[in-house]
Parts: sequence; C-alpha cells; structure tokens
Amino acid sequence: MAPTGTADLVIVANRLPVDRTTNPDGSVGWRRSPGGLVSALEPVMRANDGAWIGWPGGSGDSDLEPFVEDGLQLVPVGLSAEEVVEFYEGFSNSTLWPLYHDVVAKPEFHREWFDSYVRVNERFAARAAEIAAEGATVWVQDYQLQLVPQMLRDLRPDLRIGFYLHIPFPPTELFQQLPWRRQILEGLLGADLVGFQLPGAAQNFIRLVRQRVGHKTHRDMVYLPDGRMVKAAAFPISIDTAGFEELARSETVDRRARAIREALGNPGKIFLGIDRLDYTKGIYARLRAFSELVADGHFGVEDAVFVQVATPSRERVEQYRILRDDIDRLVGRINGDLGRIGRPVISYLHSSYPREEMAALYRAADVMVVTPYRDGMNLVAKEYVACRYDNDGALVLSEFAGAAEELRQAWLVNPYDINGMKQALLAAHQADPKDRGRRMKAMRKTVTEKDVAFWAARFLEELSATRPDHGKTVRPARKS
Ligand code: GDG
Repeated sequence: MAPTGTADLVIVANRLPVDRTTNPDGSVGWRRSPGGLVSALEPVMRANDGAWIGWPGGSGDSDLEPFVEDGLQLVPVGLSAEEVVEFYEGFSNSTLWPLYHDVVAKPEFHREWFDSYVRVNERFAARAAEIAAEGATVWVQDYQLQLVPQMLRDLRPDLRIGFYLHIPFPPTELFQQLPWRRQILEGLLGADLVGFQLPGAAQNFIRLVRQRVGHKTHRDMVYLPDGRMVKAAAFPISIDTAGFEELARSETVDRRARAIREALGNPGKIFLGIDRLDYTKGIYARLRAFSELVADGHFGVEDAVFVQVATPSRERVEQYRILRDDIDRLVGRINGDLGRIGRPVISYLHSSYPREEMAALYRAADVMVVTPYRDGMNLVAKEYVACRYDNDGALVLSEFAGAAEELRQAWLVNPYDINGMKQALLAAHQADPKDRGRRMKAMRKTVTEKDVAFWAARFLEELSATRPDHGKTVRPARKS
C-alpha cells in the first residue's frame, strides 16, 4: 500500500484520549479524558504531526471521521455492538486480562472471540497504515492490540513500530494455555521494540518466543529468519508527578482534604484504597484484613476508618458483577457488625471522581493501601507519593504490583497473606514520623526523577535506536 498519511508519529491505543458527549442540539461533542499517557505524549505528538487512533467508546459508530481536538489529530475506530461483546468484553477482558494476571480469575477461551479480536486488530492496523507518513514511527499500546504490529508491518514495511504492554506478561506455564499463543507472539514480533513494565515480563516474552516460535534469541534480542531484530525491554511507566504535586498544593485541594477529614468525623487515622473495581486489585482481602484489626481491638472506629473508592469498571462482564456483589456484601457485614451510628468501619464509594477529588483524598489519607494480586505497575501508588509533598503519609504496597520494584521503601506485603497484611497495616499505622518521613522522601525522589515524560522519552529514544538504517527518527518535544 502506498503511504498516504502525513503523521510522523502515530499512537494506536484501544481508547481515544477523549470521551464522546452529546451536545444539547444532539450533535456529537468530545471531552478530553485527562490521562497520564496523553499528557506525556502530547508535546512529542505536537512536534511530530502526531495522530492518535482509538475507539471512542460506545458501539455502532463506524462512520466517524478523523477530527482535530485541541491541536491533536484524532482518528476514531468504531466497534459494532457484537465487537464490544466479543473483542472488548470477551477476548480482551475475559481471556487476556485474567490470563495475564496470574489467572486470578479463570480465563475463558472462545474461538469466535478470537476471530473478532483479529478483525478489530486488522481495522486498527489498516487505519494506522493510512495515517502514517513514509518512514513514520507507530507506537501501539496494550493487550487489546497485540496483533497490530505484524499486521501493520505487512502493510507498511517502511514504518518503525513500537509496542508497549501496560499489564503483566505471564510466565510460560500460564501463557501456553492460550490456544492462540503463537499468533499473539508473532503479532508482537512485528514490532522493532516491545516494551514491558518489568524486566521479568520481557524475559518471559523472550523465553516464549524461543520455545514456541523457535526464533534465535540472545539476552533481550530476538533474531528473525529474515535478518530483522526485535528488542524486548522494560520501561516502567509513571505519572505526571509535577502535575499531581501542583494539584495537591492548591488551596482548593487542601480545603477539600480538610473537609473530607471533617466529614469522616476527624478520625485518628484515615486508611485509603482507590482502585478500578477489578478482581486483580485485592480489594476484598484488604477490607477483611482491616476489619479484623478493628474486631481484634487494635483500633476502634474513632481511631481509624477505611475509605475505599471503587471506580465502576467493565460492568457488563460477569466476573465484575460477581465481584461487586461480593464487596457490597462484605462492606455491609463489616459495617453492620462493627460500626456505630455515624461511624462506619468502611466508607465505601462506588463511583468515579474528578482528579481534584482524587488529590484531596490522597492528601487526606494517612495510610494508602494498594494490595493487588498482580498489577502491571499501579499508578495510584505513585500518585499518592506525588501528593505527599510534606513527606508524610505511609504506603502499604503489594509485592506483586510493578510499582514495588521502584517503591522499595513502602510497607511491602503479600496480598494473599491476611495476617501479614494486618501486621503491615498496623506497622504503617504506628510508624514513628521519622521513619515514615524517611521512606516517603526516598519514594518521592523516585517518582520525581522518573515521571511519565521520562518514560515516554526513553521508549521513543530506544525505538529510534532500533534499525539504524532507517532514515527518520522521532523529533524530541519542543520546550514550551
Ligand atoms: C493499567 C494497568 C498500569 C481511578 N479512579 C479514578 C481515577 N482513576 C485513575 C487513577 C490512576 C488510573 O485511573 C488507574 O491506574 P492504575 O495503574 O492504578 O490501574 P489500571 O487502570 O488497572 O491500569 C496498571 C496502568 O495501566 C498504566 O500502565 O499501572 O498496572 O493495570 O491514574 O488515578 N481517576 C479519576 N477518577 C477516578 O474515580 N479522575
């Protein structure tokens, strides 16, 4: 296919960085959905006539045209109602998501779901092939689009292609359950650079390619029979640290944080959990651990409260409905058994909030509790650290979150070990301010030095260094 596009940098992600809204007159409008990824990539996108390809949400919008929003070229790829069920809720979120998260829930394998995954990946690849300029760089994001790199290479061998996986990449023993394991590996091998959160995930990938596809590998490189090389490496993602800190320092957020404490009855200590309502996040076990501490008399309902925000997520998927019911029942039982009038043990919020409210919650919380069974990174842990500009506050963090490799000074826990979690919650609750401050300071240094802009720049630099024979490289972001 002859290159027809003008974009020198193309991001291909499951979702567009905007949400669809309907204007009062019934026409379609767009609202920016502020995410770390888009704010990190925006400057480099602008410097490279960038375009972003993604699903705008909803179903049946196959006729949406590319548009420019706030200077960014956005290219919608619509999904039919059937594709939402089979590609998105099915293969992406009921097959790959549980499989890649240690099989915390049982993955479902359905051939028609995979067929739909292939068709949707083909559409994304075709769109990228149309939009990209000659010799452009295309950066494909995440588990929903693992076939796109090879499909795109077949259409446009002139492109430099990167892929980044935001979630864990499982060990061989689990990955090989997947009936389409070879197709997925071959899809990813279409990229010049495959990025993961952690070095262990990159190693899992290299080992699988050697065992299952039979290519020669050495350290972090795969050598393909046609002479092309593919590099697999770790690029731990991060957050807009300065942006979060600025928000946290604002007077509005400070006022709101105090109002939150007040509304909770000024308890001695506020524990906080913020997660998408997902079975990988370990919400159930963490609430049980906390409630046992109350039941055991370690602290009373005046001393401590647990605020759990669970953001609605994938609500049409059966496993997520079951989880919601389980948590509803658990919170009801704990508060029923242990709460007092005006003093619940758990303050449970099933809702999503603006960024300011998130920052105020981070400011109000004395102990942040992040205990996933498995998590690619976990940005919530980093956001909490970014907001604690006074070096106060304690982080209890699962060993199985990617973030644990960098935030070593947190109180690290095994989320399967309820007694261990109880001990860590108590230790964080009782820690002396000096110890807390020392730990937080070290963690703040990490998230300040390694923010999301650092992550994006490192990936793109590494990608530009692949195929040195290739003419074009990504232009660095202009300083504003
Ligand atoms: C995947 C991987 C990896 C949550 N509720 C609200 C809200 N959020 C924001 C948080 C945070 C983000 O959503 C969640 O990111 P996490 O990293 O914690 O988890 P996943 O959604 O599972 O993300 C994960 C990540 O990709 C990036 O690579 O770290 O491992 O699973 O930024 O603040 N934001 C607002 N209101 C909410 O109610 N505004």
